[in-house]
Amino acid sequence: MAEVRKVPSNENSATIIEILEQDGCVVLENALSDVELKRLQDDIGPHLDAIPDCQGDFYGYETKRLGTLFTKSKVFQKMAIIPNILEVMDHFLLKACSQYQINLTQAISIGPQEKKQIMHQDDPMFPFLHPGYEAMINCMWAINDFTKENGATVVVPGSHKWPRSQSLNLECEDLPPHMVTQGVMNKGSVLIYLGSLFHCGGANKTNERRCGAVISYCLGWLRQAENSYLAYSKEELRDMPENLLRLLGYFVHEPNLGSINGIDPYDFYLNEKQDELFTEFIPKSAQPLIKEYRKRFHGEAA
Ligand SMILES: O=C(O)CCC(=O)C(=O)O
Ligand SMILES: [Fe+2]
Repeated sequence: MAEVRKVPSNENSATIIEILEQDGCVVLENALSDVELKRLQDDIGPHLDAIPDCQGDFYGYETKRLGTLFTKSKVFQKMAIIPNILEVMDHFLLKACSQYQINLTQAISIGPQEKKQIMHQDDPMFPFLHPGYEAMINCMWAINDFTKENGATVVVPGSHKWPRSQSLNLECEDLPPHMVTQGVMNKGSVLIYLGSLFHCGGANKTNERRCGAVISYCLGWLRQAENSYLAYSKEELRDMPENLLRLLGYFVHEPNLGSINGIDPYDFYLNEKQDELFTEFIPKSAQPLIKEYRKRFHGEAA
């Protein structure tokens, strides 16, 4: 029978990585304290109450979705930079980029009577094939308990290893039951799943909402699903830790993606360093060759 393996939230990253390599998904249990969880629920509740359900065949008609979470609750800021989770991201995403970033933040509150979503992979949001590495990884945080009945995320462990074909296909709706399971977990736990894993939001057969929040990470040279440059004002950004700001996209991806006038966007925008010389960004690995070129062909000293 398919299962989502569960480890304590402070499990070392090597074990978490091993499970993700094998299964494509894992639950870290009870990663938030009671105080943090209560604060998160209190912070986010009014925002979710205030918004209407989505209207879409993929997003659902009884499901609320809410973005720009880092200013909805400070607890989300902490959740995005938990060390062993970032080590997992380092392992998978630094295979194919020099720095990764937050792809999106999205609370997903599945209401009573919501139908199961279509099975899908998330990574086709980036329209290219990338065998050998992941383009994105999602962390689905349980804000209340995720149960079979209330729509815990449905997953197909191991499906990240399947040959790439159509991400959306109806064959995945008819998989034998032993291949499919759900990310059942206590509130405060987090389901990590690779962007290449087949999964979907479950049907909610209860009278309560199932509330989760996705913090998604992707390669640093991709376009982010949530436009983090427009999502937060400068005042809001000034209130966030530097490593989160970098993750939001205020960095230069080697060799020079995201710079402005040759300046790192973090310095340009947040340190107001705007009158500097146009600086170049050359990856360290390329520097010796370029120096050698200048020496050999222009006679410059090394
Ligand atoms: O809500 C969930 O459990 C998963 C939702 C999902 O996979 C999506 O909207 O892409
Ligand atoms: Fe999804």
